[in-house]
Amino acid sequence: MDTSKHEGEEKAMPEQKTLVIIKPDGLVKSLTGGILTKLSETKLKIIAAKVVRVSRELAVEHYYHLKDQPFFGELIKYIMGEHHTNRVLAMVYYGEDAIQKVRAIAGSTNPEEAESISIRGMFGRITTKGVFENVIHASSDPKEAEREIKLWFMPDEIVTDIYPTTEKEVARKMRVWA
Ligand code: IDP
Ligand code: MG
Repeated sequence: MDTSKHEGEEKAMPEQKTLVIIKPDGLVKSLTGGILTKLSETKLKIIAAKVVRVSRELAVEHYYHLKDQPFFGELIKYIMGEHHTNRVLAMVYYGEDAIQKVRAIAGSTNPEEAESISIRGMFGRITTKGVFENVIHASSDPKEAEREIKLWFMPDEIVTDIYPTTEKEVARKMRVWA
């Protein structure tokens, strides 16, 4: 028996937010429905969602922590969809212990090591070039989640106020319907 904890000592996990991306292989292989169904097991709320065409700039910024890895070039091509389709589905999930819940259902980074009933275990593969095509991205800690959510979404694209915002006058050219 674990005697190090007293009854009632365990605090409820705080509400968290996490960035989830269905990567281009997930979309092109029509895995979206299956992935969303698996994610719904977490009982978390989706508070933002959009289809994104990933620019090189966004891809490099998203994966900057891996820039010295030998697979970085292929990884950037992968997330930009050069191997598949140039779209991803980016979402924000919100709720208690969201980060760990999504990571657990996503499975290990290496799809061959991921539990077989996890999303990566079910749908991922390693390419002959050695890229882990693991169909889904999920933030790994609150700091990373904040950085990533702010990189992928503007405040008004998220239905809940999750981080402080400020108002700013911006004069810029915008593409509008012709
Ligand atoms: P994570 O996606 O599980 O958080 P990270 O270490 O953040 O794992 O790596 C980001 C992505 O880079 C992975 O999801 C995978 O697509 C790719 N990747 C990571 N490590 C390797 C590797 O050793 N070989 C090939 N691809 C990798
Ligand atoms: Mg990561």
